[in-house]
Amino acid sequence: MFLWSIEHPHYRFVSNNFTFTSDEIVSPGSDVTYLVTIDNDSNAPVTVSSLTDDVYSGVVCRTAAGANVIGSVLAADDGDAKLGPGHFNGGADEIQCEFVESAPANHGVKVTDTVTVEVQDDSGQTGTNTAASTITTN
Ligand SMILES: [Ca+2]
Ligand SMILES: [Ca+2]
Repeated sequence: MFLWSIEHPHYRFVSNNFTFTSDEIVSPGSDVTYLVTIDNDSNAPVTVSSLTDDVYSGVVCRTAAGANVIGSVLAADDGDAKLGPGHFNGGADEIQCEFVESAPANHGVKVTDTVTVEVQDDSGQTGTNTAASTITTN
């Protein structure tokens, strides 16, 4: 599910390199990787100012270089905004980060995880966006 607007980034989650488009079945207690893609669709650079998770408090989402994504600067949109939500083409307007959490230890447990990201532009204006994904233990 995507919620976005022209002012805001949008996100997607994948686990094991598969896009979270519907419930994913995982083994109890297994590690689940949440990959967050933040794409700036505005016409100004923005800085990632916060990332919060409603299930796992204190999540640190790290880029491929191992840095906390907070403070990362995304360039102005490079033209993918017109492709619509869910379309990512890389570039300096996009960044990915990931974190790993354990699936519930019991069978048949459903967890819906929602991440909220806030970005801020040079004038201090902020925008937030939220995306959710669900896992169910088998
Ligand atoms: Ca973009
Ligand atoms: Ca792009």
